[in-house]
Amino acid sequence: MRLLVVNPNTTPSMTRTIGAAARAVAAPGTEIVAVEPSMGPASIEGVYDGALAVPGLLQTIAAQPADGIVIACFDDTGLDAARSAAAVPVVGIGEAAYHVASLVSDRFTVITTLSRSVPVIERNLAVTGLRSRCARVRASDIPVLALEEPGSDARRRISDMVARALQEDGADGIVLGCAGMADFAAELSRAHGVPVIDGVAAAVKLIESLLALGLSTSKAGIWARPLAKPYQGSLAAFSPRS
Ligand code: 5HY
Repeated sequence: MRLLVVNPNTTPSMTRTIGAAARAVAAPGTEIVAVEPSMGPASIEGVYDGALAVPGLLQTIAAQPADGIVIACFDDTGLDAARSAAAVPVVGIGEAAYHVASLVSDRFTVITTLSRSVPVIERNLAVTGLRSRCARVRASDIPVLALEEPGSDARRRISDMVARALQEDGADGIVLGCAGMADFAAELSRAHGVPVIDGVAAAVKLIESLLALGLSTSKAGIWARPLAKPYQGSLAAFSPRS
């Protein structure tokens, strides 16, 4: 099977980190195609970036045939629109991480980047129905692109926050709240002795499971196919066809 793993921001080095995390867990018969749009924000930090990332995300999805799609932004950017447009299953790394965390921990803390991402994640948790299983959403105050800067102390700061979450939040599991943290999970889980979930890996395995079960997105409700109509201006390329 061929999985399209889309980093909705336009930073290729993050896409490489995401692609490596996806390939590390992919089954032998799964091809991972990790890509990012040519237009949109360099990183997604808050609702405005999230909205402006969606056209590029949808354009990238439309251009790449795949058996399944992973949206590799922890905010699950454009997930509803992608599920409406795509004929194959689509999973966001945020929702994947919440569901997997709920199977291996009673209460999990999410550790993300900036505080502006916290309400976005809390809203997504509510939509997913797992907010009651989340002990707390913590902001590390590390900008998304700072996670991979050479010499960054991000790993240490995230590890310190994991320790505080286990001591203070009543959490027995951790969710890493940014695709850019995908390569931190194994080391943090070993260091702290609890499950630490990376959404990229979780989403790849969930998409593989959906395909193995022969399941795809229901088109009988909110994710119905878009209606054919003209779109004006630069969005004309997005005009749904019948
Ligand atoms: C992400 N932003 O996973 C989110 C995380 C965040 O560009 N990729 C991004 O901070 O909201």
